[in-house]
Amino acid sequence: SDAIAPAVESILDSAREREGGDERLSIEARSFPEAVAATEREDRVPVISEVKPTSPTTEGVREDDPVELAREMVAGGATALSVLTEPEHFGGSTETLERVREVVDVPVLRKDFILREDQFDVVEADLILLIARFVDDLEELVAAATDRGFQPLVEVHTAEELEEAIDAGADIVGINNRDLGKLEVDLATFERVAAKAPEDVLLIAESGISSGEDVRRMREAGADALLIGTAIMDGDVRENTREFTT
Ligand code: IGP
Repeated sequence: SDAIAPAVESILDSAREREGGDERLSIEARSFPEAVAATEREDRVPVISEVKPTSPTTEGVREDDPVELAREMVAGGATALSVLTEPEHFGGSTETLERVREVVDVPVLRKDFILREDQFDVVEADLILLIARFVDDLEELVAAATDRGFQPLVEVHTAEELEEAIDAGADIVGINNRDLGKLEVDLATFERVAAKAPEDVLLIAESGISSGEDVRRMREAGADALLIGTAIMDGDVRENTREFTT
């Protein structure tokens, strides 16, 4: 279970090479916890809708303007957006994230494989993904992100990584149902790992959510919000987002 899929090794190789910015960014973030609470007050399901043009496990590339897709997702009721900025394997770009954040008012997550603090400096985002398995000094990066005003979202896949995330000071944790070793999805991952999470952590169920039944299952297991990419990107993104949030 320690093995990493070749596709992921290649993603990490390019992430290590990726340049940082030359100016230290600090930002005024849109509060994600407040956005989640507001959605709950409306009796809707908090969804982070993901703009993901392609991925190693997706066939083809969606060519539509990602900024237009982002607008549609917000119109469909997304609580927040996730925008891939990884260019080589996910069709993402930091320019897209910048443009998206200009035209929507919801919190925006930068979805990338960040390994070093200088990589924060490339683009402003309200939330920044840190993957526990890949980051060397998680505590240091969580603190650095927080200092600069970003809200770190720490992604885990096991109970051990969850503990590591909590110890590093994370208060927003994503549990990825996808195993980065085999690239397979199992929703039981969220159920198993979420059971070990402290009450005060905001929990996000990530990957493989594709039906109303999946939404109910993740909510039942304690998901405060859901991160949904493929099932929203496939078809009418406004209508898809609406279905998952209501
Ligand atoms: C979305 P899905 O199965 O709904 O498309 O998954 C999201 O969880 C997935 O894109 C993801 C991801 C990541 C992408 C989870 N963790 C880390 C890139 C990097």
